[in-house]
Amino acid sequence: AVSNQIERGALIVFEGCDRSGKSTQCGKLVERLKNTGIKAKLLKFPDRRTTIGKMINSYLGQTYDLEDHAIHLLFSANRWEARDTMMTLLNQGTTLIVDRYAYSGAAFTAAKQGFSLEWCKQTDIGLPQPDTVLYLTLTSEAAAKRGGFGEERYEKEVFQEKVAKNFQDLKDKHWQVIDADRSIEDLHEEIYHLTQKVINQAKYKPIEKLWT
Ligand code: Z5A
Ligand code: MG
Repeated sequence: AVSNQIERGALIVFEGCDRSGKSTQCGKLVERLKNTGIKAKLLKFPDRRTTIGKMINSYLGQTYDLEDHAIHLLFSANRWEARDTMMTLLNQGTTLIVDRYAYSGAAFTAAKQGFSLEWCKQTDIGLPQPDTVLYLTLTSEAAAKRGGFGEERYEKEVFQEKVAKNFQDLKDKHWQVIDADRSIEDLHEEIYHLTQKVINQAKYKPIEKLWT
């Protein structure tokens, strides 16, 4: 490591099936990192607060219909509009904990009739490459014990199975698969230790581009 170089933050993405505990773990991880003196920030996609995010929110809430390609592009645009901020924060040394990312984008659209995973990936090529993707897995039986599906679009079993298959096909060397059928605290401990390593290893590495 070069001592006069600025240490960048790590880009840590959580993916996984419905109710696998992504949001719960992201929240706990960011707090733990901050408490141990590591600069960290939580991001969530879709970011429903932006103008594009508001359209996505109405689409997911089923108050608004959009053509399938069009909503795919909006989910993607919602990540691109965060890109400059993400790069600035990472380069300033802030670790980003991200609740869903481009993998959800590709896996969900490709679960629809007439879409290929290849086509779905195109719009996110070149986004910041995560240093790790923590993929939380849960059987559908274990997920069912955490409460039924909600009212949002996509919250249906057959569709979720197709999504899970697409996630398997998107797996690459950056992924770590984590069995999420454990207590919130046990999961958190494992995840915290995994991320310590990732944060240390990312410090002097350039930020690469996704799917290039
Ligand atoms: N989508 C897309 O199509 N294209 C895109 O590009 C993107 C997303 C980015 C909304 O996402 C939808 O958008 C989503 C994908 C699609 N559609 N679906 N399905 P979202 O991220 O906003 O979805 P969400 O509403 O946050 O749900 P979620 O992510 O599926 O849940 P989660 O974050 O994984 O789980 P959780 O909220 O942390 O926990 C769920 C429940 O289980 C809760 O009651 C917890 O208290 C409980 N829980 C958590 N951990 C445990 C453990 N360890 N044991 C027992 N119980 C637990
Ligand atoms: Mg969530």
